[in-house]
Amino acid sequence: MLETNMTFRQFLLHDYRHEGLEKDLVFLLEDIATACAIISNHVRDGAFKGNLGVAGSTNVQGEDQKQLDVIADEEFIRHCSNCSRVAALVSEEVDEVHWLKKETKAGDYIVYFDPLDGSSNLDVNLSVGSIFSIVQIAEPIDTSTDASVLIKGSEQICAGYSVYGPSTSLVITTGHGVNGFTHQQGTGEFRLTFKDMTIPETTKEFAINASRYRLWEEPIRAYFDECLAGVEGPRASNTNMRWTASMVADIHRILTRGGVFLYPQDEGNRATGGKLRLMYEANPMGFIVEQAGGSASTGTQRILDVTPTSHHQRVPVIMGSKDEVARIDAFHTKS
Ligand code: FDP
Repeated sequence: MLETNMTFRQFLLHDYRHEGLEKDLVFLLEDIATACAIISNHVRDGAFKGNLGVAGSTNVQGEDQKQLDVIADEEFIRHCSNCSRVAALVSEEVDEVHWLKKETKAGDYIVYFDPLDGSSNLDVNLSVGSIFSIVQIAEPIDTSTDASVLIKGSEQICAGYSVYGPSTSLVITTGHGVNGFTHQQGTGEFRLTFKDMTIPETTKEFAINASRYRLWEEPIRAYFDECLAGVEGPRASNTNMRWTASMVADIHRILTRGGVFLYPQDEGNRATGGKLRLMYEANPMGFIVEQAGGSASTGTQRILDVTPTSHHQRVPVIMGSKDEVARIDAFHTKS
């Protein structure tokens, strides 16, 4: 039984005993949780240490500044490298795949991560976070080509994120539902505070950067227009809009009280396929959302079924409450 306030280690040991979670995955996840706790401290102290600026710049004392994105990336690499089963790391911050093994074995892990998501919020002291995804390879892979890490999201065995907000939370799925932990000051432990997180099927709340309206395609405009029309429109009910410009914070809200999050492909980002990254943003969040009873779609396809063509690939993202995602998918089918 999962007990409220149990530590992250107790939770992982529960999964190890009852759900067959591998011992090495337990250690890896503990290390990732430690990395998140450390990054959270760096974020909190960023202004004192001159780390809110751009990497490569100097602060007023003429000292070198190290951007928090770079610090967070280093923490993820350092902690994930502890696990001898990790074959490769794929980070938003690094162009190439970081291979940790020359020869892999079936059952090795690949870790994909966005070490600091929503970082444009750092300067204004709003929530940011880290996102990660773990895939287990079925067969040895060729480490001489980065194409070997192009594995569909449906192969993920674990995904999670941490939000550095008023408190630091860690939300995780190992394929048996979604559980949320809060970092406790003093003990330094992540403790289970949001057991079995579930997204309500229906919602009246949506999240989108509406300043891009003129760039959107017809299905997204049609959905947005019907939301704005409220009780007088085809939905016959009022809606509410939220946009924090930090995917981790927006998805965390949706996991907590429902809603739908959209970052569609539009005229401004069509050349790159969208804004958000498939392998370390859309896939892990899509896995978590599905495990919480929601849906994750590109508008025309389930996100976890997208065949990756590049490890920094971007995709359109629509995820959250099931009924709402189905409604937006239907607008795409119609068009
Ligand atoms: P950011 O560029 O600040 O890292 O990952 C991309 C992301 O943030 C998401 O976290 C966020 O939802 C989105 O971009 C914000 O985009 P807009 O600036 O267009 O609002």
